Amino acid sequence: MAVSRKDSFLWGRAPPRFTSAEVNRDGKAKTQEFELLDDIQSPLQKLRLEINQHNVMPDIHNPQTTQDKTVTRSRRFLRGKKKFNMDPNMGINYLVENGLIEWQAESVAAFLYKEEGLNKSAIGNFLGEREEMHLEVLKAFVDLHEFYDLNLVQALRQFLWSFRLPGEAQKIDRMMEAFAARYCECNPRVFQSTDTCYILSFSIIMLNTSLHNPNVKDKPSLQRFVSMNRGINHGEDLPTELLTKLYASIRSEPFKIPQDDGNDLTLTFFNPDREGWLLKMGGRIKTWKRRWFILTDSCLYYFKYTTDKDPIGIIPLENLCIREMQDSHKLHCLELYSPKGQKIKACKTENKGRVVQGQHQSYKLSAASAEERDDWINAVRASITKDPFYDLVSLRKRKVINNTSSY
Ligand code: 4IP
Repeated sequence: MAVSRKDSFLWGRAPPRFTSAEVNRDGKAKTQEFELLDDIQSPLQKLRLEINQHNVMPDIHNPQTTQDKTVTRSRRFLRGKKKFNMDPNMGINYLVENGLIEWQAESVAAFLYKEEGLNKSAIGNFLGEREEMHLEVLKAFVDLHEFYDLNLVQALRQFLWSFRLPGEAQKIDRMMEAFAARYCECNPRVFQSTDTCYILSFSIIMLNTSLHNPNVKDKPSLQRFVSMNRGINHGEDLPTELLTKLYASIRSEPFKIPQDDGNDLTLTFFNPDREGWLLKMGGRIKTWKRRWFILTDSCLYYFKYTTDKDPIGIIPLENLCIREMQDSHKLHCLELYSPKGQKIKACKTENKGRVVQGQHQSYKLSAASAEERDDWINAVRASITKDPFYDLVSLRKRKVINNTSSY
């Protein structure tokens, strides 16, 4: 920084010590002048000028020691984790931008796998996304699990504890596919293909729900479990001994599912749910209102605020259909309608707290993006068909059977 004579006056009467570059520019005569002046500058003035020239003032007043840097770094790290728990993508971006993790699948996966205090639902949601990078992270995350010499139930216990399985069928599909691939890689001789492992994994998870959910009255016996899995090993049966062992393990101890929000999800494991903001058009008065929607137990609930305990409205999804729609005022719209064109059976709470029937011919909703709209449509559809996993598993079973018949 060039310092003028006026500046030097303000600084402390003596003219400044110029940098070598300035001295060269101004010529030899000036050099001599400054050497002379140099002799009469007090050590304090010299110091001030050095500080000014090198712009080190902030460091003197607030020196960033290694310890300070470590503290700042861990504060940022903590902030990144909090952001992640609120919005996984935002949190990861923050951590990457601040150089706390690398934008590499292995680095992100290690963060998700090892870091304490992360919300397990957030981990599940992040891992279930369909973008290329998320798929790579999912693979790297699953590769961090060691399943060598574990039976399938033991491996599932480990896997299902490291995050909370999201509610959406497609996300679950991707994650279970990755799990099956990893299990077969660690235990190459157990199943004939990863599809077999995938199907049996679902079968075990369903068995877990049936055996431990008090709402399920008809508890499957070992024989039923064995016959459910007949022919899944590329047309062959899996050893009864293996199935017996897996059945006994689940019966004696249900899966432990991480609970971030205090809900007892252990017993409602297969409860596809989704939540988020959507705009909703009124029934008779066509105004758009921003509402917090929760999809659970084949019902859509909507609330004014995320923290509200009681919903404003409840829409049972039974016999309803959902589709994408266009609206001249809003983007990314979807519509919930009755295929018979009837008024939708729903209930809502009026201002005075009275519960009344809804007045919607159809529910018109608008999502924040096309992707969110599609995710809502898929999630609601999956919920309408009651058991989204049924479709996933039957698809896979068909694939196995077709492959077998073409041998
Ligand atoms: C209201 O419009 C809101 O949109 C209500 O939504 C809606 O009830 C009303 O539908 C509609 O008249 P104004 O607030 O502009 O009066 P919310 O209950 O989410 O506040 P729905 O049935 O959509 O909940 P009708 O059908 O009650 O008129």
